[in-house]
Amino acid sequence: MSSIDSVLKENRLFPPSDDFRVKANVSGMEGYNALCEQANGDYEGFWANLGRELVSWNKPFTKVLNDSNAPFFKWFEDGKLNISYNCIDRHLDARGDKTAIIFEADDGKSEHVSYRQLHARVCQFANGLKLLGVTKGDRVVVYMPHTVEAVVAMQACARIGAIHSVVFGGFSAGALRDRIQDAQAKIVITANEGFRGGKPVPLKATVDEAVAMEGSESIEKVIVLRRLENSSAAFNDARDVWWHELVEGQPTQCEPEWVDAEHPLFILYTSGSTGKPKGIQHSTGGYLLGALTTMKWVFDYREGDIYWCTADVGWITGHSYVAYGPLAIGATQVVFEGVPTFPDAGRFWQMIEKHKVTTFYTAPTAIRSLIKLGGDLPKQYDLSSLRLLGTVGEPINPEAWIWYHEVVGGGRCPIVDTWWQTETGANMIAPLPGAVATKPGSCTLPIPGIIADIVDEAGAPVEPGKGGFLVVRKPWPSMVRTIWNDPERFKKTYFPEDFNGQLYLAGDSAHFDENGYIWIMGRVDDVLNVSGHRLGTMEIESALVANPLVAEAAVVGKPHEIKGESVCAFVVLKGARPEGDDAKRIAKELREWVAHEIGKIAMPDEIRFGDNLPKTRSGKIMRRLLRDIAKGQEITQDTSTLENPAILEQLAKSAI
Ligand code: 6R9
Repeated sequence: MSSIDSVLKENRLFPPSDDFRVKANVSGMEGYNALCEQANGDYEGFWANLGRELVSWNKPFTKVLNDSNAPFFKWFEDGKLNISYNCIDRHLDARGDKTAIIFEADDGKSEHVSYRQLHARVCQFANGLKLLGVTKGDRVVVYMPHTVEAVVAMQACARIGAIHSVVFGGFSAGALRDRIQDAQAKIVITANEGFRGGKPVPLKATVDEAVAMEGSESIEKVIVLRRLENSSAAFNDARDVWWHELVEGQPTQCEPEWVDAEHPLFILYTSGSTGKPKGIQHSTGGYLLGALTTMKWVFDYREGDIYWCTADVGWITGHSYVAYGPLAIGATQVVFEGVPTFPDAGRFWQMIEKHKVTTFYTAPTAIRSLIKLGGDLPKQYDLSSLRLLGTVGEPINPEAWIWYHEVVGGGRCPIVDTWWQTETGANMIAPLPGAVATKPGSCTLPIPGIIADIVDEAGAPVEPGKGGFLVVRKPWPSMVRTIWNDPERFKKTYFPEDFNGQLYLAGDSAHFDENGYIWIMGRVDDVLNVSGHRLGTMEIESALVANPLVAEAAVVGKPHEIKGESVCAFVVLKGARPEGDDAKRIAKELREWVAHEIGKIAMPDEIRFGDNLPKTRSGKIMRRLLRDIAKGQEITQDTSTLENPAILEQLAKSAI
């Protein structure tokens, strides 16, 4: 818990400069407090006003919040809109020739796409989807490299009312199949290859493997972008369709499908503490409002900004802050296909200089790895265009925060540490940069209209300094609507009976400091946060146990300097416990197995073999003890309920 201790001692305060404050969309604490008062006074009226101001409706809503079937809340339910219209068409008159996307490929080539060009590309692809028989409500899986076409694919689905389910290109065929099957998707959109760090990523080959598996029968067509001229990827004439052939000759106009505000915009799978990943289902209207409100308040968007969020569209951050938010507000944004370390650790800084980025949003894990690889590198580039920095995905340690602030931000850029989740749709707790003074390591205060709190097991508010469960007291527009196909799990997970079904339970622990600032301490469930990516320990355990050699497995997180957390697996084999070179060989095999079953991001850094696992008399694996062993710590905790105490000593010596 050393990182939490150091966070606790952190009390440096960084107020916005006068210049930043004066120009900001929400100026000073007066501005912030005024918005909070409006929300407290008339919660629905507050969101309704924002909904009218920021979203373009085809049919205006008259109802705001419907909580008659809580926790299945509805927002703006009688309004009709199209999110692609909001992201593109509505800008065409005033900003048609403005650059919407500056795309930089892995190899450094860049391309500017104007709003008008984006409109034509989205319309043509939407028409292509229609030609393949995709209609409103159909599910379409997007398994793409992080390119303009990924955004086009998502926007085109939204334009015709199809529901996209983006699967990160690092996931394995098995993980892809699970998502295809759960959503009963009709189409997969992919590329023959992706590019990351100078190397091709065989996306199409993985799709072929996934679609051939049992459970993928719903897939009718696979659309393939020719990202690489000469790829060895197979092409099945009966099932596969080239992207360029599909759009050729298609009209550059496509009337948007006007959908109800509650129409599902997308499903995005995320890890939970038990079972398979959950299909988080988002709405159209409320989701869009969340993205727009935070673009305006948290990212303090102004005309002329060059916005760059480095997240891949495979994650929620790439949905809200690449595919939708920046376009909805009419920004110019950078979309980057590659990785921060290729060709070297100066890539981000070089790109900020090249594209004159004003607003830069990335993850603490990237910051930590770049500090390690070249803490002085930013100084070689002109980063004077930057005015605002952001982080997301995990708590940022104060040392990394200070480096980001000084070396990247030149001491002049506020840092917005944004706490939110796949389920929340948009930033929830984050400083409004022209108002709230920041503290390194704290995500500070809820954004106006978000009623966050920290409570104990009984649901009672905790005192400052005391850890508790992070909850949200009132429904908000961009919240998850349900878990696809599993409304019961939705209710149980997020609105548990322990809190009378009244509070949204985020799954994080947190505490308030004496100024009411919120400090996130980590997950309270069995979810790991590896490089800002959520992984369920159960998922990895299930993958390990599926290997014919493995009898039992327990997975825990271990603090990691760069990744935040790394995966440590304790494994019991069906045969004898392996030692020496045998242990090394089997550990390697199992790591590759997990990469194949789930994806490289889930690969254990460490595998330890034992004759057994520490269990309670009732047979429960005592993961807290395993966490201590993984950290190399002596076990000082209570082991009286342990059935087989001798196993601890064996596991403590089991590092290979
Ligand atoms: C947006 C995103 C959500 C989990 C969340 C929490 C952690 C995200 C954070 C943060 C501390 C921040 N998290 N942002 N922890 N400070 N600024 O990351 O969504 O992938 O669903 O992960 O990530 O633990 O519960 P998602």
